[in-house]
Amino acid sequence: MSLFDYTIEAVSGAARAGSYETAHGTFRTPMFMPVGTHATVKGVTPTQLRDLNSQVVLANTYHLYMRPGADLVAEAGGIQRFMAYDGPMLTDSGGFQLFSLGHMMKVDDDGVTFQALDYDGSTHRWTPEENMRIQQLIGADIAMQLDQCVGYPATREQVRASTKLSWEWARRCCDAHTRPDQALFAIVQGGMFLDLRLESAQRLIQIDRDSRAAGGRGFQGFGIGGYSVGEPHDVMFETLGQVTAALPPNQPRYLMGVGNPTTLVRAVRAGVDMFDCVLPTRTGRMGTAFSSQGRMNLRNAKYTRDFGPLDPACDCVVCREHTRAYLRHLVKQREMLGGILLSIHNLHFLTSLMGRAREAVLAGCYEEFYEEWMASPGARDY
Ligand code: PRF
Ligand code: ZN
Repeated sequence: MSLFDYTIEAVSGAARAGSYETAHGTFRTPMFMPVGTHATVKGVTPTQLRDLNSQVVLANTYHLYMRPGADLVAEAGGIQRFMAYDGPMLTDSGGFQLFSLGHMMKVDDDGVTFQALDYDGSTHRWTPEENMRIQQLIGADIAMQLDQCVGYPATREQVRASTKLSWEWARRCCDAHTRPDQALFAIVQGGMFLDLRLESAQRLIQIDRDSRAAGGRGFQGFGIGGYSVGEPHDVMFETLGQVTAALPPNQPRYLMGVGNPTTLVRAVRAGVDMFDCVLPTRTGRMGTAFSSQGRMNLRNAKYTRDFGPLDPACDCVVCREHTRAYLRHLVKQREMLGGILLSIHNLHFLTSLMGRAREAVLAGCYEEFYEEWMASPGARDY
């Protein structure tokens, strides 16, 4: 196997089980990636991340660029050295953060100028080339192209313009990306419009082909952005399966920013391989746990004297060692360990859910796994 080869080990319907080679090891799909925006998955140590079998950790280019700076990360020996996580890592380009955090910014065809109001208010300009320079300095195993994601609802004209801009930037990212030990993923946009989604996929595939024909490396995977931006749950599934079907079968597909357990199970059925989301850690810090019985709010008084495990069906360290009563106490008392333990459990919940999804694909029975999940109480809170 050579670097960035994606081997499909089995398919079951449209669901796939695969393995992907990076310089920091192989990861196996379907897979959920914990989010470590500032080079830390909040409250979870790298050792715990490895114990969780979380295979790829995400970091964010915008935030690391602002603080401590991409140069400093490079000086530390790259993001993995810096945070002492020796597994595979991925950086999102940061475009999404600029667009979603409501930054003061101005987009033109050549790039985006923004004011970092959540830092020191300073003004910066990113072109696709500058964004690639920064991500190559940070040095994750996978970099994402700079793209533009619009919210929901948006007019066809708005979506068309941002989708076109995104594929134009994809070509420039592809040309500017040279780091041989780092993969570059393109990002499909197109909002909820099927024809724009399919055009986006076709344009990106053409860019990949042109690059390879000219002796370049093309893309080594495809992100699917622009979903989960405020639309009703089911709207994504009206087009998602057709988007994955339009992408090259021998490359991984990464649905960006989606982390609801039921959405993951459904998206795998629609042909998605990779996911990331702040949901397990963010809701964990707020006192919410995923469970086989649906979401649990540990603030609820009914857990005051509940000395049973958090989720009897879960085999994570938290469920093995702690009671609901203790977790509720920590959350009520705002003790930091409460958020830490619930983050660990929630991450385990998603990594083990994807592990079971993978086993089902390998066994050729994903549809049964899907039906079983959808009929279970865990699917209730979707
Ligand atoms: N683009 C990028 N990152 C993202 C998204 C996107 O569209 C989303 C959308 N759900 C999450 N993260 N670059
Ligand atoms: Zn658990």
